[in-house]
Amino acid sequence: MSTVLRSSPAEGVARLEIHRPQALNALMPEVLIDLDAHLSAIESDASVRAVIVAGAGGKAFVAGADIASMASMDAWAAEAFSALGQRVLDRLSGLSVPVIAAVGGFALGGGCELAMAADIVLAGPNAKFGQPEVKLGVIPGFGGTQRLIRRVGPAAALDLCLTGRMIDAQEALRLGIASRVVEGDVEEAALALAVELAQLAPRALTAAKRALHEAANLDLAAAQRAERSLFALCFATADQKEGMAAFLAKRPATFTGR
Ligand code: CO8
Repeated sequence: MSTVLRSSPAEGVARLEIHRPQALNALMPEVLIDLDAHLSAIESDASVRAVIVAGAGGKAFVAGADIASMASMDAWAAEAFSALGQRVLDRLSGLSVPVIAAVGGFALGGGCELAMAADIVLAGPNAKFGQPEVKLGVIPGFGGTQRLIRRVGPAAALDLCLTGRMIDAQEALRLGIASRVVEGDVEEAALALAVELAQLAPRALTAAKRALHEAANLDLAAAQRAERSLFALCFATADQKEGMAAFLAKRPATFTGR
């Protein structure tokens, strides 16, 4: 059985569930390979307009890379595991459609790294985030040091990575790891948000993602050139004509994805 289950809880929405509840959804190499296969399928499925990533069982989103799998690795195997995790999380982050992480319970180590690869991180009231790797004698290895420092800056990133301390949803929100804290059921909130995003103009969302992701790695002038090109590209879509015409006619827009 696959360790990642795909479902379609609403039109245009794909939900990927990391499914190892007996180990708090810890990421073995097999999980990353299964996730990668789902991402391939999603990349070539034009009907998908938004993706939710969640964990099974309610207690954890993902409690990290699988410690039992890592315990006996040599340095070469560890490098390969790290490269696999980095590649798959980059792929998730690079999807053309928006990705929502629905974090209920623990998002630790590789789980926090997985959440940070999403575009929007929704934290349930019981969510707990952290990079506790130092307590195991290692460091984050799925891109976490880099995504964390870009998200929260050096003071908080060093605090979290050097102490390995766990933080709650409110602190994660304050630092910028979580995008929003949800009072009720995080799964319901993630679905409502995914449905909302799935109804927007998909090419505009793709352009927004590219502009924001590319900007993070470019100087201001180059990032603004990239933004300008992506902004212009939106004017080649039917959805731009529809969005603006609908506004001017004071009616709701109906986007077709063209
Ligand atoms: N790996 C493997 N098994 C795990 C993991 C994990 N990360 N987390 C939990 N489990 C298992 C437990 O062993 C336990 O199994 P069993 O029932 O068979 O004993 C089951 O899940 C339930 O866990 P607990 O009984 O421990 O539940 P508690 O409620 O007491 O505690 C915690 C929950 C606090 C989340 C606790 O399980 C914990 O601390 N887990 C480990 C968290 C952690 O350290 N994560 C970081 C892992 S390292 C990492 O992610 C590195 C990423 C980069 C890798 C780079 C590649 C080389």
